[in-house]
Amino acid sequence: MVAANRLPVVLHREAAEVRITPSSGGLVTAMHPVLGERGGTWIGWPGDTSGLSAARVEEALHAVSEEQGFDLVPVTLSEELRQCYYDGFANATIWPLFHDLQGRCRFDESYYKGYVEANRRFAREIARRTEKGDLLWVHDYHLMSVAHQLRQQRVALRTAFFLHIPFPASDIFLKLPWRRQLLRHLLDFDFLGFQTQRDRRNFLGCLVDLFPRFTISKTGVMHSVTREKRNTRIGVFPIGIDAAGFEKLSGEAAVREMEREIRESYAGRRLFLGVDRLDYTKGIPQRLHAFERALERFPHLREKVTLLQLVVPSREDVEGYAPLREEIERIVGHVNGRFTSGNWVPVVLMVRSVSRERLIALYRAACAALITPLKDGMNLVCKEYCAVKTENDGVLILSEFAGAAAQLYKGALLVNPHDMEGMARSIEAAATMSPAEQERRMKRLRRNVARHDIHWWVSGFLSAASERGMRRKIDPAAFVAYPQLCEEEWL
Ligand code: ADQ
Repeated sequence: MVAANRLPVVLHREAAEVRITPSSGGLVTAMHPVLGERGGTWIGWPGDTSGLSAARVEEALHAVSEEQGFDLVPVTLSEELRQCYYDGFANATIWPLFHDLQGRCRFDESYYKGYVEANRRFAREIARRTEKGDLLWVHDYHLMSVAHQLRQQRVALRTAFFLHIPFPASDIFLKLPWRRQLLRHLLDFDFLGFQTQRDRRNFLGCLVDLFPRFTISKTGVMHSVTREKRNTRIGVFPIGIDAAGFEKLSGEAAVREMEREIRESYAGRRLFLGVDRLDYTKGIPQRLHAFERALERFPHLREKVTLLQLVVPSREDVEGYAPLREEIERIVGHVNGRFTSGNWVPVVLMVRSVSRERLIALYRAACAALITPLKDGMNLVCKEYCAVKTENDGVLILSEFAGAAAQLYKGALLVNPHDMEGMARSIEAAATMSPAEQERRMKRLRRNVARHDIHWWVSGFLSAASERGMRRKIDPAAFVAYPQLCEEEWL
């Protein structure tokens, strides 16, 4: 059984009807094909179902289950509880804190209580649908207290947790008023997985600072923490994508046709592409400023490059997200006002979700992807970009603070998103990179993305969580916190 905040579909009430749309975001992109293939149960919030009877919700989800090949179980929450748990503790406290943006955090006791209560309700639903010995795989920062709640309810399951976002260093984590409780709740899982070595090291550092009596040991690539006769094993599992699926789709006639149209509309220009959820961690304003700096410093780029920035709105009810959209629109207006000439517009902003096919066509048409989050657990967009570049063209400009940098640093141009000048230089380097150099780098990137795909991730995680040991050898580079910042020989 998989538990995540959201189900992979969202239900909306429209008059007397139920409308069903797919959920967006990295977790759903990653897990959906996995359950589609393996079957199982996905438990999560089904969207705002107020006004719909429980039977109507079940009926709608049952139809989706039939179609998708796995069961969907809803956890419904009142609007008030959802606000404290999701908009509050998860997205106004944990999300900024874990991305090192403590200035944006709201520390509110009622948020924390709502979070624990929502986790309790998830645990109750899970307990109803599982049997002793089942393996429960819980996803992400919304549900860090589920194993604790299951223990309180005396439910004996094997529990594993994967954190999709970064785990912060101790001096940041210690700001959280409920820091001890949360660490203890996490240690109630039997198994914990992090995206990168950086995150695991930070987590263990917090344990050392807050619970120095706990014993931390290491066997092979796994760590374990022992306290009060209990043991939690901790591993690093960098998430991948369905690389073969993306590559296959990229060969379809409809995608190629869209690609041709996009290339035609940007003929004579090199297309740079940014694709993000609308989120302040993704570094979109900084990226736009860097693009402006590149046009300022390197006049030969003017009229030759266009940045297409695609943003999909998210968390519209959470504080800080609406002003971000305004800020982005303001910067785009400023850059375009400053540099537009003839029929060349330097930055094109699209605020919407696009189909998988269109997204792939855009990736294929783009001569460079600008993926420059301030901090990111992994970042799937950069992997998707590489997976569909079957001609081995294109340049990946990647933030060294994305988890993906630990894997892709050898083929990408790494940038510090706070360094405007450095980013401007990388934009220029990408715009002028020779086809041979692009090919050399892209081949390396594509090999890495294909080898460490979503199936590699799932089987690695599940076999480790099921205590069958690591069946597959994992690239040691995936276990180094900031390899891009280290001397080669240190590796
Ligand atoms: P996210 O923060 O949601 O995920 P990311 O990994 O980049 O970020 O995934 C975003 C997904 O949304 C991608 O699959 C992308 O294709 C899709 N997407 C983005 N903009 C889109 C648009 N305009 N139209 C259509 N699709 C769009 C969280 C963590 C990440 C981690 C993932 C998975 O924050 O660090 O990589 O979980 O673990």
